[in-house]
Amino acid sequence: AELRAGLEHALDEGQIRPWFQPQLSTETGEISGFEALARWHHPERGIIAPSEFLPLVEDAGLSERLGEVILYGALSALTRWDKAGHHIERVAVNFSASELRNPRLPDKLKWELDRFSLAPPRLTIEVLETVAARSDNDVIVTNLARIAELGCGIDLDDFGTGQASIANIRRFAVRRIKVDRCFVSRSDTDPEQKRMVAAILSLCDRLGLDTVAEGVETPGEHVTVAQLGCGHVQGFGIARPMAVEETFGWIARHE
Ligand code: G
Ligand code: G
Ligand code: NA
Ligand code: MN
Repeated sequence: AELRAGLEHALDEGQIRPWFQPQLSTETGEISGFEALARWHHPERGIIAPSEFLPLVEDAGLSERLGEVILYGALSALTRWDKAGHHIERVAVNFSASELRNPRLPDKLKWELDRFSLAPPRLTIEVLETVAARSDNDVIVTNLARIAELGCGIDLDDFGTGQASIANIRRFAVRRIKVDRCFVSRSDTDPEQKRMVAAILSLCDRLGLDTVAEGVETPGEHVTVAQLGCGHVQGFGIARPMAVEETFGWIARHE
């Protein structure tokens, strides 16, 4: 209750902002993008994770406001990386079902991209597979079609856990699949895990979808998913999510 009361104030005061976790191309080893992940810098309680405050945001009807704050932070970061001379292709932002249902979303994305003079392909929208599994999603389908038309990328998050049909993946204009951590974990040492990852990657390959392995924690998992043909890797084994200020040093060390 205490947290909830502070939420609107926290948004106004800039206490909630995105952290960034890098994604690497397995082909070049270079940074292909960063995923923006919301963090609440609480003055007394320190850093609060989204699992704790996102449900409160939804309940309080503040999802649209949070979405604006994270999108703004993500596009600002892209601009700052550009100015520092780093070549970061894209930033990925998570959107909840309620945000994706907002008919103003495509125009808002276009407006924000224009404001920062960024080309639409530099922004990727992450949609949870559980959202794509719902049948009452016509508004979301229309929105995502418009967002894809703009030129933004669409990633399907937590793939393999949310029971979306292949038909819905098509309807959602998905360009890239994020292979869930539960398959990637121990894929180097557990043959069953490795077979699951291989099967998902082969499906994506046949559908012409690019892929990201999530939750890569060890060099063994990194090498395994790369050898199986996964396009990108993301996880604690590469870097933990970090504040924008920390990204500059990390990028410089990686280059
Ligand atoms: O960063 P962490 O692993 O704690 O994130 C937990 C979950 O919160 C992730 O699954 C992610 O989808 C969700 N999440 C993180 N940031 C955002 C955000 O800015 N908006 C929305 N809607 N979800 C987010
Ligand atoms: O659902 P989504 O994929 O957006 O969630 C990303 C979440 O996973 C973030 O909260 C991030 O902190 C977390 N995460 C990222 N990489 C790893 C990892 O290698 N291991 C674990 N356990 N969590 C990770
Ligand atoms: Na995500
Ligand atoms: Mn995920």
